[in-house]
Amino acid sequence: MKSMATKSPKVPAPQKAPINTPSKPEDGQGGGAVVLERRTQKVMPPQMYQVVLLNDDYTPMEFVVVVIQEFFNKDREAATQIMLKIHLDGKGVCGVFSKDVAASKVDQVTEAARRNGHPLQCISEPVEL
Ligand code: TYC
Repeated sequence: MKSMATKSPKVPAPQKAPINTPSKPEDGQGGGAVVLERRTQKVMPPQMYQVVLLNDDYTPMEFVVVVIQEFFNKDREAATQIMLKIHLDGKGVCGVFSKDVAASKVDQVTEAARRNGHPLQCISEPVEL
């Protein structure tokens, strides 16, 4: 009887590159090893924008106070203080918001001012870090 060839157990071919060595999938190396890289993720807070009113010689103080109360949710005392600061210094911050909310405040205040015939200027600017 013909002797059966004894099958030697399959031994994996020696690795040509160390396991976990980064390699392109198509280069036949790495044997499909998954490479996990640990990376420190840096997440920065979003840039915030301050909405600023500018002084002028024509917009009535009372209108500015009402605008600050209505659009920036300040009580009458706080709104009056901000208005006087603008009147004396030339400009003043009414609130700090995300970029899109700040732009919306500028649009709403400007629209209200023009509708009432006032030249009040409202701008937004990035908050300095
Ligand atoms: N200077 C204006 C006045 O004397 C008042 C004023 C305050 C106007 C603030 C604009 O953003 C402003 N009537």
